[in-house]
Amino acid sequence: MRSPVTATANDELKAELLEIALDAAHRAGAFLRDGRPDDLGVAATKSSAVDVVTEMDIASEKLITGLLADARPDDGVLGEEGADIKGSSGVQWVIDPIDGTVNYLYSLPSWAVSIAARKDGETLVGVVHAPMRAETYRAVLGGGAYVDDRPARVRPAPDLGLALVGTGFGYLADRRTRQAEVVGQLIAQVRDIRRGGSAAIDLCDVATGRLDAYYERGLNPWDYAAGDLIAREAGALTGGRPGEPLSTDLTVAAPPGLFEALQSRLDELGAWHD
Ligand code: LIP
Repeated sequence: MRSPVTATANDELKAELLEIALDAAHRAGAFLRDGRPDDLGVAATKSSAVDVVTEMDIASEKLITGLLADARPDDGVLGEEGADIKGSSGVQWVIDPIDGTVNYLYSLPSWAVSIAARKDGETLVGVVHAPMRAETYRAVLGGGAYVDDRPARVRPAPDLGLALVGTGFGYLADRRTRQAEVVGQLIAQVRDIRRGGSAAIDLCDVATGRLDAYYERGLNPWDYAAGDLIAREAGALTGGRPGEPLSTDLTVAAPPGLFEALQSRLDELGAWHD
C-alpha cells in the first residue's frame, strides 16, 4: 500500500510529465503540420531504401528534445532519430517525432507525434498527437485514457471472426514477405484488416474502439511506448507472445477475450518470427 505522501508525489510527477508531453507534442505537431515543405524529400535512409528519414523528422525530434531539456534537464531521452541521453532523474522520455514517416512524406494524414515518459522502466505518461485528425490521445498510469477531453474506451470484444484488425509491415523485404504470409492466412479468419501506417495511431484506434485489435512485429519502443499505455488505460490488454510483454518481436493489443484469441492465433501462425 503506497503511503499518502508517496501517492501524492507520484501523482504530482505524473501531472507534471503529462503537461510537458502535451505541450511538446502540440508544438511539434503544429510545426510539422504547418511547416511541411511542398518539396519534402528523403534526407536519409536507415535499415533499407524504404526506411526513410525526412528533415522534418530530425527537426521535430530536435524541437521536442529541446523543450524536454528546458523543462526537466536531468531526464533521459530516447528518440527514433538518434536522441540518446542517459539522464540522472530516473525519468526517461521515449519519443517518435513523426510516427508514420512514410505517410507524412506522401502527405497522407495518418501520422502522429508520440511521447512517453517512463520512470524506473514503467510508463507513467503517454501522449499521441495526430494533427491531421485534430485529436490528441493521452493517458497517465492509473488515470484512464482520453481523446482530447473525452474518455477513451475499447470496443466490447467481438469474436475473432468479427474483429477489425490493424497491422503493419517492416522495412526489410524478407520480413515483409513473411508478414504478408501471416496476414494472408489471418485475413480469412477476421472481419477485415487495416494497415494505417502509424503504430501509435493504431494503438490509439484500439483505445477508442476504431479498431478491435492491432498487432505488428518489428516495432521499436518509440513506436509503441505511448500508445501501449493509452490502450491499456482504455481497457485493452497488450503483450507479445502468450505470457510475454510487448516487444520488438511482437506487439498485440485488444480488449480481453479477443486479446487471448488473437494472440493464440498469431502464435500458431508464427507472427513473432521472420
Ligand atoms: C512506422 C510504424 C508502423 C510500421 C511502419 C513504421 P515510423 O514507424 O509506426 O506501424 O508499420 O513500418 O515502422 O518508421 O513511421 O516511425
